[in-house]
Amino acid sequence: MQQTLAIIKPDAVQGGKAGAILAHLEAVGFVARAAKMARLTRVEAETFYAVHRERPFYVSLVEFMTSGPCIVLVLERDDAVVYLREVIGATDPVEAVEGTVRKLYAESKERNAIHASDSPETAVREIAYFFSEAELTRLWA
Ligand code: FUP
Repeated sequence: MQQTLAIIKPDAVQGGKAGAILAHLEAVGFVARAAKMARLTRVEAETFYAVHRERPFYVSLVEFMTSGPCIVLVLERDDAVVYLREVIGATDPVEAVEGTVRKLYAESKERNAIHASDSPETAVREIAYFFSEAELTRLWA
């Protein structure tokens, strides 16, 4: 079993799609090990997407990610990192395969409904960014 981090983004939460997205993820075998609703601060969004800070879309992306609450999830299943990336689809919903979360629920390349960690190392770092060890273990102890 492996864990990965997903964020149901402000567009999907505000659009009333969070429940459908979580149901979709559960239907393909993910178990939610932890979840929280959070409105990212500017600094949190900037830090989370720091790898993109030189890109032209960075300012707009940070603006969007802080525009309303997100739902942050730790998801577990076999091969979770690779499988979740497959299930969510390409960054731009226009390019995403039919039936993927972004094809079904994303509005645009920026307002694309969901984030998923892109490697096992990133998943460990991103999970620790949002959840303390104590928080994670207490839930299932
Ligand atoms: P992904 O891993 O699919 O989430 O995509 P990236 O890490 O490449 O990009 C992170 C986020 O930046 C995307 F989810 C949306 C945003 N983005 C844009 O707004 N415009 C772009 O051209 C590329 C990414």
